[in-house]
Amino acid sequence: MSLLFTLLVLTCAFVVDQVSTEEDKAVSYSGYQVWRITALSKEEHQAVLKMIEHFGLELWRWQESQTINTPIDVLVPPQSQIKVKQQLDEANISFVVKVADLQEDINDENPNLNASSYNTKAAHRMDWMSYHRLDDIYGYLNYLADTYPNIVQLINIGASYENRTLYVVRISNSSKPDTQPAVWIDGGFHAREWITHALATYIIQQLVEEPANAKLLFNIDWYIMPVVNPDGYEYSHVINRLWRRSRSNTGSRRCQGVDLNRNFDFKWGGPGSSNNPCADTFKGSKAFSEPEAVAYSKFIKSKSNQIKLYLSLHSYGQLILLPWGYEREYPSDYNETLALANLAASKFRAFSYRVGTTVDLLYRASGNSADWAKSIGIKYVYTVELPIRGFVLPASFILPVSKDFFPALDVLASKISTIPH
Ligand code: 0X9
Ligand code: ZN
Repeated sequence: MSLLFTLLVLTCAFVVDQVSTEEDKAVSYSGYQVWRITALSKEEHQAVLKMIEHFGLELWRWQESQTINTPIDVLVPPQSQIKVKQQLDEANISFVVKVADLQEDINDENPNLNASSYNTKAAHRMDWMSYHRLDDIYGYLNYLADTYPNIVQLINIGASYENRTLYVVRISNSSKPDTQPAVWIDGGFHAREWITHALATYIIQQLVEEPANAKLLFNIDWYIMPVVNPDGYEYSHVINRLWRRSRSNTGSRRCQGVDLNRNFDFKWGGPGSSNNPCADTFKGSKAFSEPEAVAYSKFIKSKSNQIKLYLSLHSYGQLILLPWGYEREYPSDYNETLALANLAASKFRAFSYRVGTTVDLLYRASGNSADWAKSIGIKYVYTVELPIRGFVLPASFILPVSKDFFPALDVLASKISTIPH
C-alpha cells in the first residue's frame, strides 16, 4: 500500500515539475478540474488533507484548523480524478466539481483583450473589461503621470529578477506630500491572482480620473503598487495561467521562483512556508532573497511613519485578514484594528467578506508581507482576499468586484485621514 502511495506521489510530482518547467510552450489545463470537498469532522478534514498530499494535488483554498463544513478547493488533474473520487467515496466524504474543465474557463476568461482599444491611437490601452498585460498597465501609469503631473508621480523603486521596473504610483494633491497620513495598496504579489492587478489599477484610475472621488485625496497621500511581481505576471499570461511565485533562479534546475509572500524578514522560515524550491510556498534562500521583496520593503520602510493603512490585495476567498499570520497570536491593538475591518466589511454589497486573522481564517503563513508591515509599526494592516470562485475569474467580474470595494475603501481612508501624523 505504502509503495503504491510512494509511486503515486512520485508520478504526480513528476507531472507537476514537468508542467512548471515547460519554458517555451503554454501549459494546458485541459481536463483539469477544481473540486470543492466538504469535510464534516476534524478526522475527515485531516484525511482529506492527507489524501491531497498523497496524490500531490494543488490546494487552492483550505483552512489549517478545521471548523465544521470548511470547504477545501483542490485542483485535480485528469489522471487522478478516478482514484481521488474512489477514495472520497470510500470515506463517504462529499465533493462537488466547481470547475469542470479549467482550460475552458481559462479560454473564456479574457475575451475582450484583442477587441478593446488595441488598434486605435488611444493614449493608453487600459480598461477594466479585460485583464491587461504588463505593458498596458505600465503604459497607463506613464500616461497618468504625464497627464496629471500635479497629483500623480510614478516612482521607480527598483527592478525585478528579470529586470522589469517595479513601480509605485503616488497620488497626492497636497503641496507638501509626505506630511500627511498615507495609504499603501498593493496588488499582484501572486502572479495568477489577476483580479488584484485589475483592482489596484482601478483604484488608481478612480482616485486620479474620477472627480467624485476627489474627497479621498483630502489629507491623504496614496501609494499604490499594482504589480509587485511583474515577472510572474507575464509568465502567468504567456506560459502558465496558474503561476504564483516570482521567476528567480532558486538553485533548482527544475523549479524557479519564490513565494514573495513568504520572503519577508519577520518570522521568516516558520510554519506555513516551505524549504522546497518546487513548492508554491517556497520561502527563498534567505529572508529578502528576492529583489522584488527588497525594493518593496525598502520603499515602505522609508514611508513607515506616514503609512497608517496597509492593504495587500490577494485572491481568493472574500476575506479581510489581520495579523498575525505566522502563529495564532494577536497584536495588542487587535480589537481596534478588528473594529475598523468589521466596519469596512459591512460596506460591501455585492460580495460579503469575513474578517479575522490569517491563522484563524486560513492557515499559518510565516514570512508574509503583512506581518512584516505590522512588525515595523504600521497600525492598520489588512490582507484582502478578493472574490470569488478561483484564480480564473471572468473579466466581466472586474468592475463588479472593484465597484463593490470602493465604499469599504472610503471608510478605511476616512478613518486614517484623521490620524495625526
Ligand atoms: O497564502 C497566502 O500567501 C495568502 N493566500 S493566497 O491564496 N492569496 O496565496 C494569504 C496570506 C495572508 N496573510 C498575510 N499576508 N497576512
Ligand atoms: Zn495571494
